[in-house]
Amino acid sequence: MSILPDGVRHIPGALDRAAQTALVEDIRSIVKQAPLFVPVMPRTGKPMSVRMSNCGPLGWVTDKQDGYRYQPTHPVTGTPWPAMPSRLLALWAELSGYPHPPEACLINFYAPDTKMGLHQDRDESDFDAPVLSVSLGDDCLFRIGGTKRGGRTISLRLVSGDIIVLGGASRLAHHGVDRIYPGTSMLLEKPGRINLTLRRVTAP
Ligand code: MD3
Ligand code: FE
Repeated sequence: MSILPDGVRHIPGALDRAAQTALVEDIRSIVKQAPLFVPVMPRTGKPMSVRMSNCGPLGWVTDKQDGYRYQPTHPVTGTPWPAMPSRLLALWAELSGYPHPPEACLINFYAPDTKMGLHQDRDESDFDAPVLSVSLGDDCLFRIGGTKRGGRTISLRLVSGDIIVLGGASRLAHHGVDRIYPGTSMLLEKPGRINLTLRRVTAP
């Protein structure tokens, strides 16, 4: 057990199996309307290894030309993102400590060989709100450091049903996913992991 950086709250087993299954059903219906897309790095156009979608009034997208941003429509279909499921709004109300609703839920799908490099989330204009993350499916090795690049980091195994809330001093911390542990959960039909991040994008 390591000591987490200031502002990080890890809630192991926040969701029971029934709550996880219900969320996976919500996500399935969202991804039918707003198919997973392949995000690419700004300028280089290099594809990332995660697959993404969103729900809520705004969604996080990226392309070669315009880079990272939030927009109200799907980058491929051009239609508005599906509504945020009420069970996600309820989790935010219960756990975020923030008095206004989230505007975006980014859905990240990790196949077994997928990683996400260390980065900061700073495409939002409101950093007062925390980010709330829900893990579903296979375990992963999550890493979090400080606000400066190249500092000390700590690693944490995130398990299906875990929630982490990143607020305060940790809101601009570097973080990433080093690896997925395929076959550690039977929640999803195929090996892999889904992560949901609920965010406030604009100042209320
Ligand atoms: C720490 N997602 O979508 S969730 C991302 O597991 C992202 O898919 C990872 O990093 C994933 O941007 C990590 C945990 C997380 C999310 C946002 C954070 C940790 C964070 C924002 C600030 C600090
Ligand atoms: Fe992130």
